Amino acid sequence: MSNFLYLNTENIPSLPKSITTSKVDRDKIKTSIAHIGINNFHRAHQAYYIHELIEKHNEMNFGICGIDLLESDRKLYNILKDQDGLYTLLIKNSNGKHETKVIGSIVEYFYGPENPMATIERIAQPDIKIISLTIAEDGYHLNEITGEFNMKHPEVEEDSLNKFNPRTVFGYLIQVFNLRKKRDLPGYTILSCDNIQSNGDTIKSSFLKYVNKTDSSLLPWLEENISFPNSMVDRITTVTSPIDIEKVKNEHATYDQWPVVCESFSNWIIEDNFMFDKPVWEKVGVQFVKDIAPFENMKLRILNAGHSILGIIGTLSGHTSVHEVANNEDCIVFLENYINNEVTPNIENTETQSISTYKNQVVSRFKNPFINDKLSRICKESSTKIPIFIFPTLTEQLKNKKTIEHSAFVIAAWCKYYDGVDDFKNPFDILDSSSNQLIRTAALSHQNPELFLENNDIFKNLVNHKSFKERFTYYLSKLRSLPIKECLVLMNEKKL
Ligand code: CS2
Repeated sequence: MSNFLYLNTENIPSLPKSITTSKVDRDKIKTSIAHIGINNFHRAHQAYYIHELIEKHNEMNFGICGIDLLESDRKLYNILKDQDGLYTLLIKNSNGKHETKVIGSIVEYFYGPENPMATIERIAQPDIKIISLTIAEDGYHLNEITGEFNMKHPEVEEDSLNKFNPRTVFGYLIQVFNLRKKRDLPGYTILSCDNIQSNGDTIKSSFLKYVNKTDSSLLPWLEENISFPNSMVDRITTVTSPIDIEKVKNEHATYDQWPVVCESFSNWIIEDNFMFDKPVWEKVGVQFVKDIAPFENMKLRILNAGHSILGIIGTLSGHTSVHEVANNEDCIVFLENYINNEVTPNIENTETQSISTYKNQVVSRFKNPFINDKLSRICKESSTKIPIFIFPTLTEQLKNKKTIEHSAFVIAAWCKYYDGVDDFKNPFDILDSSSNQLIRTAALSHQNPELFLENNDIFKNLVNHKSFKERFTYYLSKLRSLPIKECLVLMNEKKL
């Protein structure tokens, strides 16, 4: 189809009725949130909630200034500039009901690598009250196993030495804080929206450590003027494919260079710990709670761990999408047994949801064929995900001397994953910043399985756990001699 409109403010009134468009005068939206990490997830989640607040409740005080810091974000930054911050969100329910919405809550955008000082100055301006983050697990530079901030990470070290060309969120924000302090301006609420255990507490202790090392005179200001609420965010959001772009063009006569595809389910739970006014997010379904831990544990250990498990066993079985694996009986029974036997004993129901309802909901969300979520997205950077999503369950089961069979099988399958070929001898790409090391130790594990676990940064004490080591070695030998499909059937029949 050649008859299409480019997505931008001017064309909004002419877009077809099949797209829900923004109805407010966007010039009247005032910015008070600086969001770092304008990725698909942010665009499907936090930016969507602000958009709903603007559109349904005429709340014009919490527009978003989008900030990207990574080289890889340049393309999206240019597109957002081109499209006046607008983009389409394709919300796909598993019952086949879909909605296409233009989201208009991102009203400004800055790109750090292009002009770091202008970016720092913008965040330091007095109108910004909340700095929110989706910088992914690896953006926090945590030691995989201890969960502690890794001051020795090369990018962090570099930032602590060269303040004019920062690369990390720490390098940027310490300068922002200094400006605010110098100008006698109030502080911020820093709202982490990443899948990290106690994300607010974690980023707080990372900042304290970073500031202590680089500019300790700022510590009292930081302690007094910044709050770090924990939050739990949940909405499956895929990597955009060229087909999605074509779909918007063909079905809605609109050319959006980078639409976002997500499921219809969405959830956001935030600890009520804000420095100043916060958006009345509860009007659009956000829940403010005192203690986030039960929500977080349930989500990280069921949904995110479930994703990682399907990602590993699915890739080895030759699948490419989450829904294919979730609709495969052997794979899903394995996952359900893992959740029932090893996860459930260590988590509790939340105020609003029982473990079994959440589990069933997650399984049916995984089966949604319309979002076509790729296993490559799930397995990307799994060396920073498995320690957060799977190890807490494993270590608690070990501590309580309870079954670890499924966890040990998963870690053995994860080792086999680094052989880089599926059961049909087809190679797949491994996208992980620790891949060199993991591929090397997985290769060595053919002779001596324990060598995979000797990857100290990732496994730390697990290698000293006799029972775990024994079960891991056993499953690895099975997985290297039988196709994974057969291993899963035998596991499900308790015959392995
Ligand atoms: C996924 C998450 O990255 C992953 O491994 O599990 O991105 C997941 O889709 C979101 O956390 C859903 O809320």
